[in-house]
Amino acid sequence: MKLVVIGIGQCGGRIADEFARLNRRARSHRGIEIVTGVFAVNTDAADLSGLQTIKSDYQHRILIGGRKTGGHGVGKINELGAEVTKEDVDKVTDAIRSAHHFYESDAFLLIAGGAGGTGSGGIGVLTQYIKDRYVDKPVYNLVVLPFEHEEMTEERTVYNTATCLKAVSSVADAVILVDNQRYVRKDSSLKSNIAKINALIAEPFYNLLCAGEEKKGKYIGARILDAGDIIQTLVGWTVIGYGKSPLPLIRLPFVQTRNFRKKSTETHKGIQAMDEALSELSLVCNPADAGRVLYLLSAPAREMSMDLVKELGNCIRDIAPEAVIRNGDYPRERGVLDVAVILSELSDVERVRKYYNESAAFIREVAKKQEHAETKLRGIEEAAKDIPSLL
Ligand SMILES: Nc1nc2c(ncn2[C@@H]2O[C@H](COP(=O)(O)OP(=O)(O)OP(=O)(O)O)[C@@H](O)[C@H]2O)c(=O)[nH]1
Ligand SMILES: [Mg+2]
Repeated sequence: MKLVVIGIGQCGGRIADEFARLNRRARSHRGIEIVTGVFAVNTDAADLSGLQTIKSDYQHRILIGGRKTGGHGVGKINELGAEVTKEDVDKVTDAIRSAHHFYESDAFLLIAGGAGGTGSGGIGVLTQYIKDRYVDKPVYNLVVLPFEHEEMTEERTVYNTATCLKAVSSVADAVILVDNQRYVRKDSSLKSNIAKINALIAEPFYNLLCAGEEKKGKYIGARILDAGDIIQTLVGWTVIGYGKSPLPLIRLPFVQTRNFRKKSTETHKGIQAMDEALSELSLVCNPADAGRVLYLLSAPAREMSMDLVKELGNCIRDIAPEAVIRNGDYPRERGVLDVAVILSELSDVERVRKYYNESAAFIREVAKKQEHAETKLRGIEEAAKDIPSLL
């Protein structure tokens, strides 16, 4: 599957940069392409300069809102992020059109942090424009949810996230939710290492996108997972998971698969990777709420038995009994077995409901504060009414 990837704001731009790296890896290790273009859109010139892999010309690192923001961002005001994206949307659509292999792309992926200003406000606006213009290609959004400490210390965090989620859910074909806090939980040193978090967020997409683009016979699976499977799976609220098990690099020939003990170890490794993928989902949710699930097993060909594929299917069936399940196998190099899972068409996401409820309360609070301030201001003006004016 080939994507057009567009990162908006700092968070979106940096994760899009990871996709540019994934593509470079796919090209050099596997001789295939998984993106047709990667773009970063921002109101902040310094953020655009800080990117590493996205092409550095103005048509790939797109500065918007010049006059209104002076190249310094929108300071977390996502209404302003939405406004300047609307004004400069042509810059982005012109750049997309000029991408060389654009016609080969299967879908768009737009990425942003929900709690900021530029990305949070811009992603819904841009998604809507792209959907209107390219009616035959699905448009997916990946929204990064803030760290816990941001929710507690910055008032606008929850409000921005809620308004961003409401906008994207009404325009995007699917919204992939990624909770920053989940990645810190895995390894607390990550709080200070946002680059590592970004790499972890992008990693599950590597095999998912490569599997259907593979051309070498020995890497073609029994059940190929292609763009059609992914497009049929991605609908509405979505989370992703990824798990892997190391495998011994060297195996003695002839003795392996006949041995039932070894065979059960292989199944065990697969289940272990699936367990990890499901317990480390990009956001906590109830898998039973999923209407569609997809999983991809990637491992050396001789490690992938039908038993294993069937066992993994049973795991999914147990936790998501209502879901339509799609799957694929992708024969890969020695040394590692991994599982990528997509849970989509979620009928409920507690965290999203929480953002909506809390920001409704926040809006009431702000209105009350404003009314109070206006009353006080009227008092001071009243006291000044008998004082002569110098103007
Ligand atoms: N995973 C991840 N999260 C990030 C990154 N950068 C920022 N965030 C998160 O994104 C939110 C802030 O959004 P930003 O992308 O910095 O904001 P912006 O879109 O650039 O908007 P302004 O700076 O207000 O113009 C916060 O919740 C951050 O924790 C990143 O590189 N990776
Ligand atoms: Mg910024």
